Amino acid sequence: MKVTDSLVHCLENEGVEYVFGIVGTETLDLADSLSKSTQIQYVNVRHEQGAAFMADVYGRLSKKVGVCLSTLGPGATNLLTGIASAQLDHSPVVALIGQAGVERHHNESHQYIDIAKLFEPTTKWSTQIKESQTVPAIIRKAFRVAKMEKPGSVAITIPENFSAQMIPGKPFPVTSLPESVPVNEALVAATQLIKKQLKPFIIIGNGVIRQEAYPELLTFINTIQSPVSHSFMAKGVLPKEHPLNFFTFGFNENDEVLPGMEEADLLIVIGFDFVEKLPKDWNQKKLPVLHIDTLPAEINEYYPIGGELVGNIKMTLQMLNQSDLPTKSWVPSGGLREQIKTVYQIDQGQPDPSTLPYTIENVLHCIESLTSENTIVISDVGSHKVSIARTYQPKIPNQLIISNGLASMGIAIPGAIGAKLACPDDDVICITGDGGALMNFAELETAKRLGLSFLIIVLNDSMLKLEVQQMNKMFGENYGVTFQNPDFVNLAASFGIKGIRASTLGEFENILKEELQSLKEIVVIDVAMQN
Ligand SMILES: Cc1ncc(C[n+]2csc(CCOP(=O)(O)OP(=O)(O)O)c2C)c(N)n1
Ligand SMILES: [Mg+2]
Repeated sequence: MKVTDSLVHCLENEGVEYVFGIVGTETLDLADSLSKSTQIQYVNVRHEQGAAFMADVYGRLSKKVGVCLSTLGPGATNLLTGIASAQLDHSPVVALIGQAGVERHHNESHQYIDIAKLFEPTTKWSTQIKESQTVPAIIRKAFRVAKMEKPGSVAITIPENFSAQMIPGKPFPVTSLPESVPVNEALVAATQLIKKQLKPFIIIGNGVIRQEAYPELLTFINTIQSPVSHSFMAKGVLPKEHPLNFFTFGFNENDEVLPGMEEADLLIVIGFDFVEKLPKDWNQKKLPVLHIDTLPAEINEYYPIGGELVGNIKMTLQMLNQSDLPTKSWVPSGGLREQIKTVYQIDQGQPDPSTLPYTIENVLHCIESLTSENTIVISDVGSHKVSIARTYQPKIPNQLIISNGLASMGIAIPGAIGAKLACPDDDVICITGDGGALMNFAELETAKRLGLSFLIIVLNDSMLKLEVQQMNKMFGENYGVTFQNPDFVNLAASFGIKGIRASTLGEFENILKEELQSLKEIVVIDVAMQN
């Protein structure tokens, strides 16, 4: 069997549904092999970065591995940002990348750069095929490595000379990943530690979402009765009404919740990735940490390990819940929860939108009140991401996608495509700044061609607002951070897509209400914000 036919069989064997990419001469054999697959839909995108972001968000939501494809040189370098994003957000992604034939690797050579080397720092594993017979083993290993805790990206570079060689090509059987749990001694020690301390504070990260450990987490919290704060990527782990929910942390070293954390004498940190915020910014007092995660704790001055429970988070919490857990009921002083709710503008009641200012927070209140548990919101990166992380409260976990590892602008529009393909029955709303929107707006052609339906909210402020805010704070003025926008309504129309301008909050609410009644197409809402 031809190498690329075997490779596609191996992808089918892994349950792949979509491959996002752009081909080049070096990947034409692979494209030809993909064309024969009845299981895999090849999605021809408009920029390789979009392909990688689609695979990233598809991987985060589908519980499968997202797959993307590019050609050598410029195709690969375009793919790199999205691959790095998947790696830092711990999303399982496999990239298939074309390469020049090995017979010309020793010379300066057209479009040739060492791709396997280029992708090394942005992946869990970056490899180049050196022997055609190894393709089935490499594909199996790639999917296994991508999914294994902590998940991330894998790059496979395929030199052109191998593509048409003949190999036996039988896929390796897919076996489930083994799970491990902490030994009994560690559980006893952890329970003793919690018993000994008076005021634990619970910190939740993305690992709890990834491992779907929220029912067990809720039981744990309700037993211990200690306050909880969560990272950007763990939003939704607790209902917003839960009295122990102290909402999101990780903005800066002066987060509203920090005085509450500093009243504690133990931090119970569950499934938290340092990539979201280094402990220096939230554990200045160097409080002891009970580390609960799939991997052992990192070594850091501000993360003193008081105990460690390493293994599957869901199973670990189940075991903890069955042990003799004490109740450590306390709340931070000074009405901190209410204070955070006010500062973050959470739960502002339901006043008439026509009387309210047209701010991102009020836009988010409209979205929150008009959407259900079956709505996935995807945030791009900018000042709006900060507002979303503070104000917007998803109804259940994993329904708000925030990229907080690489935090790359431009993820939201391609991300919405990945989300809609992963969860076709959910409504998808993408919220993006005007800076990030134009980075990957071209993918709306891809979405339209695929017949997808979702909402894109473009926050039209003619600036890189986050940078404007930061420069104004640092220098009292800003430079190089404003621009002029195209007419987003006409731009959408040029793609054959419905575009609507919402000039006031009342208009925005009416449009949202109407469009959400039955979302059967892509709709771009141009939100002309007040700054
Ligand atoms: C690819 C990329 N380039 C630059 C940055 C740095 N950066 C972070 S937020 C931001 C501004 C985003 O502007 P916009 O998309 O308009 O959103 P706004 O802040 O206006 O809400 C910039 C430049 C980044 N995170 N990613
Ligand atoms: Mg902007």
